[in-house]
Amino acid sequence: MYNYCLLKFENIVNNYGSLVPIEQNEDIPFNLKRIYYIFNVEDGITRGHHAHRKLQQVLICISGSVKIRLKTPKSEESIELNDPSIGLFIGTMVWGEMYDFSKGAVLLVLASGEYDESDYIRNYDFYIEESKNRY
Ligand code: T46
Repeated sequence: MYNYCLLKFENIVNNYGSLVPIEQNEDIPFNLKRIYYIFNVEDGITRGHHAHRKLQQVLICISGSVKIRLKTPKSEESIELNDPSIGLFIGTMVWGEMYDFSKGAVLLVLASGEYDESDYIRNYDFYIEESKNRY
């Protein structure tokens, strides 16, 4: 079913600063296949506008802040990410949009699979239709 939630990672703080370790299957609920990061996003830009059929991801704003709008056929919610020790897990068939990137924001994404364009649903009407057929 539709699934997303916040994950709190251990933040190891000492006199030299902070360090957040993340291990697959320990701190995130899948085998890690890919990472990518998004930065240099200008004011007023919204990214995303899609859902994934199979891919699971964890989004971590490692610098600055960004808002994530999460939609399912039954709900809509916005979550601000502004803490490098918090991850947003997004499971399959959740519509996501990223917006309000602060200056210097860096959004790190941990993904369960390789890049595959056929895994994306980029049209909202198709997303609603495919969700109905799936659930
Ligand atoms: C997602 C959100 C959070 C690649 O060639 N390889 C990759 O691994 C990725 C992620 C993208 N691309 C290409 C595909 C497009 O030509 O990079 C271009 C920009 O991708 P897109 O418009 O999909 O970017 P976002 O920010 O809308 O979405 C991305 C991820 O694609 C998506 O899976 O969940 O970040």
